[in-house]
Amino acid sequence: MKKVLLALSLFLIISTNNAQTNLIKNGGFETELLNWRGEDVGTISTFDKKTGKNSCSINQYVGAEWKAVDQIMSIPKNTVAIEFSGWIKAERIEKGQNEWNTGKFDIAFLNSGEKEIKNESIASVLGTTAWTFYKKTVLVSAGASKFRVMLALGQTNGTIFFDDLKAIALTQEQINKIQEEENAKKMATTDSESKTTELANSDFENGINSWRGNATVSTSIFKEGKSALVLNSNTFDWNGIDQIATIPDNVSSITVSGWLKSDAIKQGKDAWNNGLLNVAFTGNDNQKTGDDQNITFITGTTDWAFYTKTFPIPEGAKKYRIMLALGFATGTLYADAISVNFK
Ligand SMILES: [Ca+2]
Ligand SMILES: [Ca+2]
Repeated sequence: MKKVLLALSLFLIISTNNAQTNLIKNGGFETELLNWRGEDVGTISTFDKKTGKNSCSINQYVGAEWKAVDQIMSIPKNTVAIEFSGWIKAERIEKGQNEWNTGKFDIAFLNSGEKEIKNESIASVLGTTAWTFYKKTVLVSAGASKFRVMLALGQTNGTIFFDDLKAIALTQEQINKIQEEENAKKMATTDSESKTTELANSDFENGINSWRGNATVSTSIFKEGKSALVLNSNTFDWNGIDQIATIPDNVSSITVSGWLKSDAIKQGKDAWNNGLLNVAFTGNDNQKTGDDQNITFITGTTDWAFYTKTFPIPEGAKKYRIMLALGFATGTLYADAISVNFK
């Protein structure tokens, strides 16, 4: 038993360490351009840096050539997504005719033969900017076993500085945990504001009043009235809104319904990494009662459709929470005329 526990705790230590390991070697350029390719392109700057002694800069005044520094790394086992981040500063980067004519922090997923499967921009910078922090979580492409981080001037003139670059591997468990924490954060802030007993502004005629989260309404695309909710995301993060209301006494079931429409929703790794309408239940103490229940997942491009589902109310549940989200998926989700009925 002791051995098992020891092995288990070792495993936990190792996985915790993995969780925080920066996959990019020498991402702060403290050992100059060690581990990076393109030593003839990148310059170490000791004057202009974000952290430590050095940063890396790429510079050209004329010629607008492609100039890049890059590094290729292996993707650890069980990695579902990678969180990329870094600090960038720009000086007079010229806007060219093509959209790639910028200062760039790009990544690409590669197969075992280092052939590119998919690339993605983490940051794209023009003009003159102060040190700015960029962060983006990207789902690992199917078939990828390596990835490349590329820092570049994309056929444009100017100077770009990079420092403190990180790539953190995330497993499905860690992504789930991030979602749980997001949910918990929202739960923690509900006490004072959940005097509302009924779902309010469920037709989105008053913007996103009564809903929590960042979203807008569309007055050109809607199902009823004059406006509908729009959730839009181009990153595989959690983007959603929610609202908490009270469950009336002496009811045994809840029916949650609503109209949803989607535009180019791209599913993440799992079925729940999608556009979604969920309901969750909490007790008096704001503790979760049971798992989140899903009314529907929505993916791709779909016209307005009505979705409805009935659930038994879990024992001890006092409040319910309606969630509309792009849960680690990209694209656009529209929602209108959400309704809740009890029996
Ligand atoms: Ca540094
Ligand atoms: Ca409406």
